[in-house]
Amino acid sequence: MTVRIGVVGTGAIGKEHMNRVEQRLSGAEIVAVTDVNQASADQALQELGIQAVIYPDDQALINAEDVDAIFVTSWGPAHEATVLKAIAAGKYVFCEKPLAVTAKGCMDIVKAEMEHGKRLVQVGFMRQYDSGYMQLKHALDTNIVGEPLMVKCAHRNPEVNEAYTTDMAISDTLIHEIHVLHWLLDDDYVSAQVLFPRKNKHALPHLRDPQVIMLETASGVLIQVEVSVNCKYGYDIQCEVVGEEGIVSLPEVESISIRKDGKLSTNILHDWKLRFVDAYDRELQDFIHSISRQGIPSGPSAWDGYVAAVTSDACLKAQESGQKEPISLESTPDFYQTETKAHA
Ligand code: NAI
Ligand code: ISE
Repeated sequence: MTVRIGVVGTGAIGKEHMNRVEQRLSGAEIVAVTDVNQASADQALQELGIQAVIYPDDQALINAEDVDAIFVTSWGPAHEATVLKAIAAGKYVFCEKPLAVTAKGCMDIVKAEMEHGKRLVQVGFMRQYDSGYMQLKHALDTNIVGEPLMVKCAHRNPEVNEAYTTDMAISDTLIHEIHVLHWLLDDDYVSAQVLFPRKNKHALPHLRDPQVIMLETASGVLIQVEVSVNCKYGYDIQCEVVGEEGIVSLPEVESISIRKDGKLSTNILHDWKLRFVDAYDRELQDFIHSISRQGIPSGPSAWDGYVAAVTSDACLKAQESGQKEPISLESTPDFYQTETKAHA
């Protein structure tokens, strides 16, 4: 069966995902698109050479009989409404992060999906499909360095535009670490604190950058994540887990080494699109195959989206208060008990 996909939001990642479905993945085709900015939809189809129907809005696209699954790649605050409409129509949804911008919004989606009675939603937390993170997961699951004690991460972007705000460092950027570390450690968060070091001179006046986020888990693992969005030198994702008997780290992105002018150097990527290209391919291929072969998506669930949002809300509160803020999560409903895949 070919899964017929409708895309809501034809901006940067919408176009990336449309292109990978048409050029690299199997089992699906793009048949419909919509964007609040109709010119963006026109341009995306033209640029990518795709023939699809342009609908006036998400509801019309969801209602289309020849659309089996929806990609939600609009702005974060618009996700919740579209996902709820798709669930009401009983259609599968791949929703980019964040699932919704508040924990309440995510919970409303969880409830709607549970009432529908079958999993329909997969959230775009692609890092668990990245080969480096998959190797880390395997190392931790097989206890190679003993029990984890501490985790140190960095999430660095070379620059951001003026629309990027201090809270987005949490809800848009840190949210990837929130999800992937929860998956890696299989341990719930219990508290969050945010510290602001000296401000980077490259940060715009309204933006507090960098930020250091401390998370603590139920078993006592202490996590430190640096989020820097004006680091200038490249797009750099680091993760190191200190265990009782050793340390495991995320591998560096493969790059040739250059010996020249008395220097030995390697390249650092500049863009998230390239850093996670394989992970995006795998997450969408998994979505397409799992809905067409098993009838439910097997990747990160709406519950994972909710867990990330609860944690993100606590970090946002901690940004304001400067204090350690508690995080309390209900236990996972039976409906979501099947563990999301570690894609070996
Ligand atoms: P963008 O601004 O390039 O594109 C968003 C598009 O959605 C725009 O064309 C806009 O007109 C359209 N749009 C907004 N509201 C809409 C609505 N209600 N209905 C239809 N269209 C609507 O943004 P970008 O970078 O593509 O990000 C989109 C989403 O993807 C965000 O939630 C972002 O956090 C996420 N994202 C995820 C990444 C990842 O690594 N997983 C990487 C980049 C973005
Ligand atoms: C962007 O929206 C993403 O999701 C990227 O993966 C992340 O690294 C970046 O910081 C976000 O703004």
